[in-house]
Amino acid sequence: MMRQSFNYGTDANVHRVYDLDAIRRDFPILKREVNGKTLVYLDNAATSQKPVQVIAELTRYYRDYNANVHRGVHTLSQEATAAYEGAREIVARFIGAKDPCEIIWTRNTTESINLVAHTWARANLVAGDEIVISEIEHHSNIVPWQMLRDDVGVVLRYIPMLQDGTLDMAAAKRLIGPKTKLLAITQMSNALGTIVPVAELAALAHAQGAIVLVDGAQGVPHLPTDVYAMGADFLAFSAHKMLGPTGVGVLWGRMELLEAMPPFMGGGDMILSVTMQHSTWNDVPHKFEAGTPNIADTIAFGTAIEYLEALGMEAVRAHERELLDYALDRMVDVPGVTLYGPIDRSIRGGVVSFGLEGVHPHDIGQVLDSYGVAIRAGHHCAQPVMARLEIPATARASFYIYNTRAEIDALVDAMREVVRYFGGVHA
Ligand code: C6P
Repeated sequence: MMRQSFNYGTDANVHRVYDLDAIRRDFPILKREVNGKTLVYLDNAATSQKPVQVIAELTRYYRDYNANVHRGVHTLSQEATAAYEGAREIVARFIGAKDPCEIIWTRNTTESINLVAHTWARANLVAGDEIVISEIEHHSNIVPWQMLRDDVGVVLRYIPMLQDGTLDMAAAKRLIGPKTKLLAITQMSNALGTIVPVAELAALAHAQGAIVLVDGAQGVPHLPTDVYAMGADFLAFSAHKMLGPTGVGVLWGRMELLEAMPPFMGGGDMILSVTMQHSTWNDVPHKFEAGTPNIADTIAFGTAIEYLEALGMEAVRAHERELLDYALDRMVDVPGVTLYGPIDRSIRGGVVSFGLEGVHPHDIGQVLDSYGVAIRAGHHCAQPVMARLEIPATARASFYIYNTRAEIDALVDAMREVVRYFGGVHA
């Protein structure tokens, strides 16, 4: 096989070679067969695969230093605590945060957003205050705000989506006004791959004195991310979409906001003192982390980030851009195909949502699976996007660091089989 290594330029003045073969060797799952074919995993927006380094770290924790954190004076507990708190430092560095104490561990992006809705929002918002979100949000960044609206009486406003999946920025300028108290916006659409101009929107929100929450579930795993450059006050994301284990999420917040917020859940670790009458709260971040946390997975998440750092996020982005170009150029020739999402490829992540005329996306997904090609079909937990496009669902291929052009060829070949199988005008 031809060796696959690419030079994606410089990142922080370090010259890197993107060695795709070496990367793929770190992901044993990519060698497995599905329905008699080598797996082609193109469902990375749902969850990414995990490298051996992450899997090994999980084993190492349970084998060598399994203990609870923050509680024991014994060696194992100290080792576990050091590794667990070390992961906090790694995450802070990765997103450009000043202080590791601003990193709060949650279970996932969904819990991170709900934490803000339950604590900051309920402490700071009153009936009539406005929250601006957009029509391209994942349900995780819609439903918590609808629940808050129903409880508190805040008003929810949506920045409209244009037909190509970008946001109507003129409408955004009108919607973000003096009543806006929170802008909650995605960094990248999971359904269409649209990269949102977060910094521009954040500047509009800050000019009105509003707080900005960024849903980084799809952005942080794929784009170089700096919390200050993007103008975020809160940033939420999930480990499992960026080589890490399931069950670990991050909420980053500005320290002054976190300090002023009430706790989320009550219990062990989040208190300073408890009497039978009342309790006082631990410092940030522990104030928000009640009970024994997900220690092993959090430590292994640190390993996942170190893996991404070694590649360099500029190179990750360049690789996905290259795959996106190749995929769009090839997929557009499949008979009866509709490609959704921005025309301008520079504002797209490695996500291609598509349809095939006369074939339900679930059927596309099923036939593709029979060729070993894993994609997602459905509304992608973004039903307002589907409503705006007036379709029930799409098929979605999403790329990550280990995907190759040959895998996109396999996708396109399988798409052609779908067309042949279901007949119709294009067979
Ligand atoms: N999107 C997808 O297939 P959790 O499930 O909490 O880790 O992430 C929720 C979430 C929030 N925001 C965005 C933009 C997302 O894409 C997701 C998860 C997956 O697209 C699963 S529905």
